[in-house]
Amino acid sequence: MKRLLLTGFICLSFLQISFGQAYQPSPENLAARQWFQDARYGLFIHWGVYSILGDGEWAMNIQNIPVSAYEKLPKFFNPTAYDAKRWVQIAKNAGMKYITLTSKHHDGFAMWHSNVSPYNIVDATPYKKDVLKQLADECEKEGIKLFLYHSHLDWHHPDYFPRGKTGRQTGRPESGDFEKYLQYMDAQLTELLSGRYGKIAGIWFDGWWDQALDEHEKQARKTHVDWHLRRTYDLIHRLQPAALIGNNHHVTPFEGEDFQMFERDLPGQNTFGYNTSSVSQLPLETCETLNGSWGFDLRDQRYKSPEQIVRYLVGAAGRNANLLLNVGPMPNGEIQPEFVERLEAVGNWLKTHGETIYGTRGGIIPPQEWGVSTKKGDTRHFLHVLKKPATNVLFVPNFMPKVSSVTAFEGKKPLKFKQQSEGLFVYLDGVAMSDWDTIIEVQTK
Ligand code: H79
Repeated sequence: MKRLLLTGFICLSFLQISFGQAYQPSPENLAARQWFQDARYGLFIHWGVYSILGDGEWAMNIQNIPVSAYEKLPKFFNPTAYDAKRWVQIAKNAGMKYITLTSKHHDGFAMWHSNVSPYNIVDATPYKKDVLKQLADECEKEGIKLFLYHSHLDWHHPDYFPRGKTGRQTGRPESGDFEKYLQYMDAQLTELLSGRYGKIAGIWFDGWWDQALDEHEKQARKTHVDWHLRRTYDLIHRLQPAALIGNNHHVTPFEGEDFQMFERDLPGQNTFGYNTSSVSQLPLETCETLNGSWGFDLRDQRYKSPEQIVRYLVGAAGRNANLLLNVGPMPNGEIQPEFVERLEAVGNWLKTHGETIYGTRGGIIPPQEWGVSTKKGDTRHFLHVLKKPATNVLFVPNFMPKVSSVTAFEGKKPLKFKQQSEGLFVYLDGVAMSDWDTIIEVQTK
């Protein structure tokens, strides 16, 4: 009997270890999720020693640069034009509510003053100043929240072993202790979250997929190493309970995560093949770049127009998601003027139309051929018409709550409507249609 009990106990403990305990987000964390969803628009910043090469943040891997050569880069990193105040102003003028900065990308270089490794912005560059600290202080002053992008994957650390799919040509010895690497990663996260940088709104992980060697494994959410995700997540939540954890693993969220992200796709879309996971109940965020690159790329001229960005932001809001829009500042620390102009133009649009985006949730009807909808509370609905319907009648299928009025958002002109069992018909006569987004406000009882 005793033996049976003991076996039962061992089995139960095993089950608990293998499936993990249910994660209970703290009240601060739940409040932060509401704030995050209300915010809707943030600035993603990819900046690191790779910026010097003007060839994106994957240069080390794509150009097969060995660690010993790549380690020369920090010696050239002297961003004399870096001005945290200016960055935060750019984000604010753009109508953004938060910034997500790369604390460490796949190249392993720390953009803050780390005590765990000298491979960091203060100890390894002629600049010698903590760029993260400057940004954190400025964000705090200006009421902009700060998230950190942190790479699981590391092309520099010797103990990132076994190697995954990438970073195999960086000349590291074919040995290493993965647990030691994880301890290092957790120690660096502890530095970032222990108060020196104030409140960190969240950690944005990337690189988990490096250890899922094929698509089949990825879909099964299997990797060749144990990332001990839950251990790291619990550490983060212990240090800062409100910090929101997201992980760009492109699979269904794991226990302990607070939001779900989509890379270069709106939730439910899968343009590049990364976004095969289903859309969860967690707060959602989609990230895109202003041109075609994340880190600074000298040749990249594929700038998106303000109109494209507005339509993407609206598309995200209509799918209940935030947009995290990326810029890759230049190695001197400046955000290039082509980005600043476009961000400002979107910011101007938001000054007059932001009411239909900020503080909203995805509307009560799914995306339509003509566009999407958002809602504020239970009685204000915004129809965002992104494609002019063929006739002057806009059909909103299955729109059930009783409508009391319909108006054109711009000019506040009352519009004729008809509500039937199959949905709502709005007559667009006299509405000035915009190529960006024509907004119709529907008030319900
Ligand atoms: O941080 C950004 C990317 O570096 C990272 N996630 C975003 C937020 C990312 N990791 N992997 N991917 C994106 C997808 C991989 C794309 C690749 Fe390529 C295609 C890697 C090599 C070829 C794009 C083109 C990136 C480098 C060259």
